[in-house]
Amino acid sequence: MSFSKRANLPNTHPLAAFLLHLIVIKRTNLCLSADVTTTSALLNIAEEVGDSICMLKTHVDIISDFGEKTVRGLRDIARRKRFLVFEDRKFGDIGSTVQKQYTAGPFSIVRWAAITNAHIFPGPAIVTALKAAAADAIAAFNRSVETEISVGTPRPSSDEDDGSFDGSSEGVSNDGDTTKLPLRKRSIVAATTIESSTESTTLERGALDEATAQAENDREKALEALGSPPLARGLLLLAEMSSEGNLLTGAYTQKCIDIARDHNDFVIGFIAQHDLNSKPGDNFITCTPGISLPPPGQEGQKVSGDGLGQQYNTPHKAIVQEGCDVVIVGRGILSAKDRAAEAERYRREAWKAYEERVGAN
Ligand code: UP6
Repeated sequence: MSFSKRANLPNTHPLAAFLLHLIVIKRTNLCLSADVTTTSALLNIAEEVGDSICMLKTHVDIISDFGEKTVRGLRDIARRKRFLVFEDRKFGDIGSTVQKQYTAGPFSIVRWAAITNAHIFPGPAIVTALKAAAADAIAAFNRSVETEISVGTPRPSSDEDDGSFDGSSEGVSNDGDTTKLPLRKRSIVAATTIESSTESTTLERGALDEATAQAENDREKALEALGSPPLARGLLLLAEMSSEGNLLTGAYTQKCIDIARDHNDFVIGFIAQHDLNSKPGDNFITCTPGISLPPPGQEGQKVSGDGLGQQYNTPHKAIVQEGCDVVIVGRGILSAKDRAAEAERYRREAWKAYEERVGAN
């Protein structure tokens, strides 16, 4: 099924619908894995390849000078270049701990990352705990907006609607008190439940369909019609890994699918090596790391690994043969001389593979 059709299925999570529309309009199912260690390196790469990607994946705990400059900078580039930010946190602890890791500490991930991910080895409570933390954070934020509106001091509209709460230092406090979220006016499309967002997304969908249909002729107009990301948070579950000898197989992977189905108001997809949608109603987005292309001019050459357990496939294999949706590429792009050109090469390859899969010409 095409990304557009999947975006419009009735139960599609608002953030997933946004991402799928964005993918269609920008013609990119490429996610950059920005595995760099300083804020300036992160912002530079985001600026360089932002036009070619639908998502930028971070590992904030490797950024030596992570802080407000990082959050604000990334937010501004994401808003301008139109991509979602995905923090590859790989949560894996008891519910109470992951809630704090998600909302507090130096990173306050829930504030600025629309998407994050989790392992399910601690059991399903990891998902319910993260979902509750996201809902609380959004509700606290909405309450603060209502207060602000009722006292009549909305902030300027230029700061609205980018799907992050704020880039200021007033974010979720270190003690995890989400009521201290900053005041900022924005349109509230959705919390983390599909029900609460049905009305607003239905209203927008007619216009969105038209916009995506005309994206070929007028991308800018289509992006304008798409608007800002919803104020929602989504989770990817690690159902399979790319590394050699990993244990995420068989019954474990199946359990992951079961948990995702139980929480499809928060779980928008999987980190996996192949499509795991198998039942009617499944509409999870498969995001696939371990992707590499042979260097330009050596197209026939095999891509293998990195000597540290990573195993690579080509975008074509992942998307056409394995049914994956979004390919995640790190060093393949980061180590290129011309990173913008290399990101474009990956984008073209991944998009061509998607078109081959859905039968477009
Ligand atoms: N990643 C994998 N495999 C997984 C899950 N996550 O490689 O199964 C992440 C890594 C890294 C990126 O943590 O950030 O995807 C892959 O980077 P690479 O393209 O440079 O190998």
